[in-house]
Amino acid sequence: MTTTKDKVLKILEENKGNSVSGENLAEIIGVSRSAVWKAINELRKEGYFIEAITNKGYCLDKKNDVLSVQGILPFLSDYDTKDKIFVFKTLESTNQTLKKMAIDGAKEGTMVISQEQTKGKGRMGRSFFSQSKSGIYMSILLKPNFGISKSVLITTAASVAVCRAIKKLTNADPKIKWVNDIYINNKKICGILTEAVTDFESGQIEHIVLGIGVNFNTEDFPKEISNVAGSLNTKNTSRNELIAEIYKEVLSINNNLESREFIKDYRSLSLVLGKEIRIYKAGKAPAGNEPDDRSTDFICATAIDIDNNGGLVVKYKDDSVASLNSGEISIRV
Ligand code: BT5
Repeated sequence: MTTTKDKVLKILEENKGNSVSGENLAEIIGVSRSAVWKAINELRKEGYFIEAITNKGYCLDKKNDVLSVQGILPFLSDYDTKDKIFVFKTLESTNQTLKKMAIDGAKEGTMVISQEQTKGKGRMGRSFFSQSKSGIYMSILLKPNFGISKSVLITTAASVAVCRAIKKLTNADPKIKWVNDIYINNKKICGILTEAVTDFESGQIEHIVLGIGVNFNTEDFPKEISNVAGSLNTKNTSRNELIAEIYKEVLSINNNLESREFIKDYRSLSLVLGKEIRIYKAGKAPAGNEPDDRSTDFICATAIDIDNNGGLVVKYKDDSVASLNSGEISIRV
């Protein structure tokens, strides 16, 4: 059920930075002016900065950055978003919630966002630090029309989609560390986790849950990741706008996945191409400091290309060339 508060917020978000009179709000929504006033107070308590300007009305500050469906929808007016966008205050993991929703029949393009995650997931059982107010934690439901072998393309494409959205809205210069980490100034600002939901009986992939976490305007990281983690810092963009832009870019690339047009961008955004890298077997890469050169935990190679399936093509010291698959290895630049 949509409450008066939701309706007031929708109108204020659509007119962000401009005033709307209490009288107008009351008339459009069909409630009394005191009901509007009550709703404004509730919103203020939730952290919305709403100014009351004499003779003009209520104005939601342009810099306001509370996550909400109403704050995202004005940027997605050309999309069919009915029953597809959900914002929560706290979840264990947006991927986990969306997986459950997928099993219960959620539509393709459904997006789950949370202000914070208490058990944010990384790959291979690792965790993703997901503190309230300092990040974007979002998952998008995609229904692929191809087999599991190509699902890695979705992760590859998603990294390009996130970089395109960041470049469109900010002056930042994001780079991709193969396969799915996004870096700014050599610090990881975004991680991507793609999970498949398979049909129990047929074993076919029914859905892909694409989870994206972006650190946003923060320097506040726990000690364990303070050397690795960085943040997208921007004054002119709200999280709501960036979420909407990432959503658009993801859907746009995903509709055209087979053409692989995004691989060209992936190569030019790559942080590793042309560089000497260390290759570790999955699970063997160190969480902290790198071992010294004498260690036998890794093999050295030069990253020379990204192939059409998102694989990393490397050249070993003996000049042999191989295409590496992300499920089997980790790299360090
Ligand atoms: C990832 O895993 O980077 C994938 C992260 C995906 C997070 C999103 S948020 C929305 C959705 N819902 C979820 O539950 N997950 C997805 P991986 O490549 O395994 O990297 C994890 C490693 O990155 C950790 O072991 C830390 O070293 C580091 N790390 C953890 N939190 C970080 C953060 N906030 N920023 C940068 N690095 C972080």
